Amino acid sequence: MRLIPFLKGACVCLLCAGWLTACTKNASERQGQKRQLDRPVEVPSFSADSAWRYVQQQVDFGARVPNTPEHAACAAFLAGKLRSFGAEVTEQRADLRAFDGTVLKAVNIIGSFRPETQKRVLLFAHWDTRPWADNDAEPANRAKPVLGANDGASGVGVLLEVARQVGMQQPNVGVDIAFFDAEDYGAPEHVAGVADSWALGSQYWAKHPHVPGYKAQYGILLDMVGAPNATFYREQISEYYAAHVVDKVWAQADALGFGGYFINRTGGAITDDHLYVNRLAGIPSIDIIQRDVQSDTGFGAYWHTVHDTMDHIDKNTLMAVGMTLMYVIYNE
Ligand code: AHN
Ligand code: ZN
Repeated sequence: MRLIPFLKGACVCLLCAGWLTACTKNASERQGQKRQLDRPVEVPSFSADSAWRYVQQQVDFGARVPNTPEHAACAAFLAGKLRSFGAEVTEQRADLRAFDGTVLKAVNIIGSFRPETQKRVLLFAHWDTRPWADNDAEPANRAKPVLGANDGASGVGVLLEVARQVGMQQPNVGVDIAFFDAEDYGAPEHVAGVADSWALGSQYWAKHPHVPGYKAQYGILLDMVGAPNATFYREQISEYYAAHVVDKVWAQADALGFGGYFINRTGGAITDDHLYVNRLAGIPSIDIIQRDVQSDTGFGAYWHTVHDTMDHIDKNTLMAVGMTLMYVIYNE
């Protein structure tokens, strides 16, 4: 009996709150509000400070170029982190031949949460860095390795923070977090006629998944997700294989007020890890990748230069990407 007046009060309050927000928020915010009221879920809060620290910790190893001690040390760090969050971790080692004949001692690191769950989501990023800053304006820098704060570490940093949250409070889907190696050993532009020289680690994994017959509902790749005021367009390979996932992620970002980062327009097609996860593993996957329409490479001005450092990492961007991902997976 005492419940009834309470419920009445609660309903009136909800109606008032709904009406008030309807009057003060714009259309996209209202849509997000409606989605949340229809399917109330508790989404743990993503910490951009924590994600930023994970980016810094990778950069602190130095460049993570395959066959170097820095690379080996960072692999141990990443696997240890995933384990500490409660994931079941696979370190998948493979000798992969690069376009120039170098045999790369590669390691893909996969952390699985609730591995027994059928319905799964795959989140991925590459963790290696490019051996040559071949896009650097200064010729003397072009033989130096890329530090990869944005190109590599940013996506991994966001996913480590997602992993930490998932470990504390599991969503309804199983989550696999894959850090692919040897993405960035692709042939420089002046080397002609080599196909599929990028994304060697994900190509290997897609042919030899860590679990035989592995399937996920969909996959999301993060690549260069840390730059200030980054813009993410609807990438064309993602559109081709997984338009419904692009729709879901871009709508969620907009509902959270991140429409300034997630631009609802088509960008170019980028050869990246998601291509092989789509083509070889048959998991519909998208790429959240920064495009800079101002720069001649289409990426940030410091892309594949020695200037890809922590100076170009912004917590607001890490937050926009991380929080969007969290809302997507916790709404499954
Ligand atoms: C191409 O430039 C063809 N793909 C970019 C993939 C990449 C390299 N992402 C980060 N570094
Ligand atoms: Zn790169």
